[in-house]
Amino acid sequence: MVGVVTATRKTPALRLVAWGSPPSLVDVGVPEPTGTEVLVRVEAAGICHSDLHVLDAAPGALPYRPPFTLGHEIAGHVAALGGEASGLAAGERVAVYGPWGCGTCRRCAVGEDNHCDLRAELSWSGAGLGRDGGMAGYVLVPHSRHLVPIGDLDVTQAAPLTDAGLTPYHAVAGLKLAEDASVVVIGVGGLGHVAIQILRAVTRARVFAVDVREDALDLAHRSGADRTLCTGAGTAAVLRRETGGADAVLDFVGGDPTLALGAEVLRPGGTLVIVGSGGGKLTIAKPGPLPQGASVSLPFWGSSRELREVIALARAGSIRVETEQFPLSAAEEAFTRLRDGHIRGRAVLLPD
Ligand code: FEH
Ligand code: ZN
Ligand code: ZN
Repeated sequence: MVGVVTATRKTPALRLVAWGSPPSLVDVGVPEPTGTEVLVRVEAAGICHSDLHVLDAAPGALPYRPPFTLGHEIAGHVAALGGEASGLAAGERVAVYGPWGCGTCRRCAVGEDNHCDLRAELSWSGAGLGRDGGMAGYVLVPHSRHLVPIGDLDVTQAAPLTDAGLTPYHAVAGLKLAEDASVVVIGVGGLGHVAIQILRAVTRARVFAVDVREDALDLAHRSGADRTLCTGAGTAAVLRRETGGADAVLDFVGGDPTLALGAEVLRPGGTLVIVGSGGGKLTIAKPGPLPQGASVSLPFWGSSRELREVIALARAGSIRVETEQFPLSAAEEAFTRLRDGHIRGRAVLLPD
């Protein structure tokens, strides 16, 4: 069931109109919510590297069907409710849980749409990922179960936390860390710097941050890393010496060199967590580059329950996203800066 688009109200939206084309800012009709749908007035929408992957995708590489509005990191307030929508009132300030699934399987039934059993059959991954997302004035959310109240939290924090916070939180939640654990964070960008704060907030691990950019290491330090290292020839040896072998490596890049580094510094029985979608390859073999007893995980986003926990951490002041804010009308500049690696933290678009 999709909302009925009214012919009267229009709103600017950043849309992928065809594979391989740059995103276009076009006026679209504001949909009216029906059934369980909720119309959200967007106040902030984060930009993710996955948005670049969508823009760069060859036709057929992703199951999505353009045209659709981009944006899967969304916060704003409830503008209107469908006749069967419940649990929220108009005006309530909300963050949007983005990985919308089928809505009927046992995973979706408990808010784990990120692991939807029918994902392979869907032509979308969520808001702004095959379905109309939040780089617009409004977004139509299929069900109120995807909306998390944010209370007085700033929307420019809540929006990026729906992915740049939720994804690392879910990745860390999957770890079993001893009190004296050492965790290496590779890549201190939009997700990595929040991961460091989450590790400080919910574990007692020593946090080692690695990046190729000095300003990223400065952000890592400000985010609470115990040690920061600029990637170089001797990085693995230094990390092995100072950690004694990492209990966990969180790779937010996911490229060949970072996967190799992660495998090199992991201790026996340690966990390599591949969060970044860099498409890097690592041989999983015995014997092979990974130590004995190692585990490898490829976490995807998180659950709506975990998003509530992330919002609670932010409201408690335990985590904060470094952001660079742009009006929606300057989206092209924001995307260019992200692509060139010049965004510190997370880029956030604000509807004009
Ligand atoms: C979204 C869609 C597909 C792959 C990865 C992602 C991430 O941005 C979600 O955290
Ligand atoms: Zn994302
Ligand atoms: Zn499902």
